[in-house]
Amino acid sequence: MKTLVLAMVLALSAFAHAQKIPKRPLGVPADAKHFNGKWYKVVLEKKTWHAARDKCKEMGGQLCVVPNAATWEFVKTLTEGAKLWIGATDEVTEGKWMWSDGTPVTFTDWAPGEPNNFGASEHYLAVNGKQWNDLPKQYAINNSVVVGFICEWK
Ligand SMILES: [Ca+2]
Ligand SMILES: [Ca+2]
Repeated sequence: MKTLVLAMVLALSAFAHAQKIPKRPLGVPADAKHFNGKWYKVVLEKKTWHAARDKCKEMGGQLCVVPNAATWEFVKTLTEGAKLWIGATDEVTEGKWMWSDGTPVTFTDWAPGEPNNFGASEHYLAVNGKQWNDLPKQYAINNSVVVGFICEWK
């Protein structure tokens, strides 16, 4: 009897745990990872920042938005040390960083000395799993440092 009760308690707690992760919406890639109501996927394709943004849209999502420290801690784990584009730019007004969903950048984790707008052409946010750097949009093409980007789905 004790064993049966224990088995039922374990089954119920497993069920409750499974309920915490919402059902993956239609169109979200099967290998996208869930965090706090959104789904995230690293795409290892060398593209300009704009082409990366378009690719995420084509897949029904958008370039990754990092509104707070908790999201950043999660996104860090996705990078596995690679340099990747995420969805912030100051291309409209120099120094005024905006997310690709139209919200202003409030939380930041810039590397020391960044954003430095080097060559007056660094308007796009790349992350390396540690900190942020502004880079030129073509960096993934002319320089193999940026190896992909992160898309998110709601
Ligand atoms: Ca800039
Ligand atoms: Ca920079």
